[in-house]
Amino acid sequence: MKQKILNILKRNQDWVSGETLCRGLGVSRTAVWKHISGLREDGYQIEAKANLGYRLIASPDVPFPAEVMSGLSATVFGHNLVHLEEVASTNAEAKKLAREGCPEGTVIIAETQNGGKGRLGRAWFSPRAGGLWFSIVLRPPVNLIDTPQVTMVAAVSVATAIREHTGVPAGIKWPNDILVDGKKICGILVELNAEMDRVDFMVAGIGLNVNIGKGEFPPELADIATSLSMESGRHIYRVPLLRSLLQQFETWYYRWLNEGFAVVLDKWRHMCVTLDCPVTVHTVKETYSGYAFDVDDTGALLVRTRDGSVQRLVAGEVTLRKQLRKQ
Ligand code: BT5
Repeated sequence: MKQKILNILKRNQDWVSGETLCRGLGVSRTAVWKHISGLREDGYQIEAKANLGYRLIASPDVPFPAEVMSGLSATVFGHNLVHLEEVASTNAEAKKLAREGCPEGTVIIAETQNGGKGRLGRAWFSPRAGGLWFSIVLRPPVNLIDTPQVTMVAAVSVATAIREHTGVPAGIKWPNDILVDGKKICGILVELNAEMDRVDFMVAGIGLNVNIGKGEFPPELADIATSLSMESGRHIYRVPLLRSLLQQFETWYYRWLNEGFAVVLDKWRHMCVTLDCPVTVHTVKETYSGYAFDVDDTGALLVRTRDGSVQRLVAGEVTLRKQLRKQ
């Protein structure tokens, strides 16, 4: 009911009488008043006047489904969106919904996470309303061997959306970090649920620092993390940014499925800051130094080591040893 009242107020953009709302929705004046109060608590500014009724003055910059939907040009991603105030991890929540059969493109987004996850059980700092902490459910009809490509699809989408929407020169660090001037602004965690050779679902979790001030990061992140507000010098509205992210992700996801990985990889190479760089590589087995010079057509990083041999890196961590390539 609250949603229906909001839709009517949004559509009219002028005074709507209490009588119209009551008759149109078949509820009492008291019920209408209760829902208007609820909307105000959510941050909607609604004016009320005895003879005129109600008028929506302003909407909050909170990724409620109604806010994200209005003006969303993606046709699949984000059309089923669950907004939560607080959750342990949006990835865990998305996996639960995916197991229950939610459609592809379902988005779970939270204002804050109290158990946000990175890879290998690392923690992800997700302060309330400071960023976009969300997960998208995907059901790609691909072979298991091709599933790591989704991380690169996500990275290309996020970096493109950041650049187009804010002008901040985001670059991609192999395989899943988005950096600005060497500092991490976004992390991507892709998880997979599969049986034998069939992908049941994948969840792409994206944590993007939006309005976090320098002093708001915990000490261990202060020198290695940044946010869009720090880089652009202004407050960034999260709802339109989320729409851009969903639009880019949908575009690149279906280009990947319809045209193949090569188009994604080509874009990825242009936005990558790990290529043409001396790097230190950390895998579960070893640590070595070398020169990252390309990715192969599966997305594996190619590193030339000191003895001239070429290592093909499918999983692991890379530290950049010199200034980054121009972004
Ligand atoms: C990642 O892991 O970068 C993947 C992060 C994915 C987070 C999203 S938020 C929505 C969804 N729900 C989840 O629970 N997760 C996803 P990794 O490459 O392992 O990097 C983790 C490391 O990044 C940490 O050990 C810190 O050093 C650093 N870090 C943690 N929080 C950060 C932040 N907000 N900004 C920048 N760096 C951060």
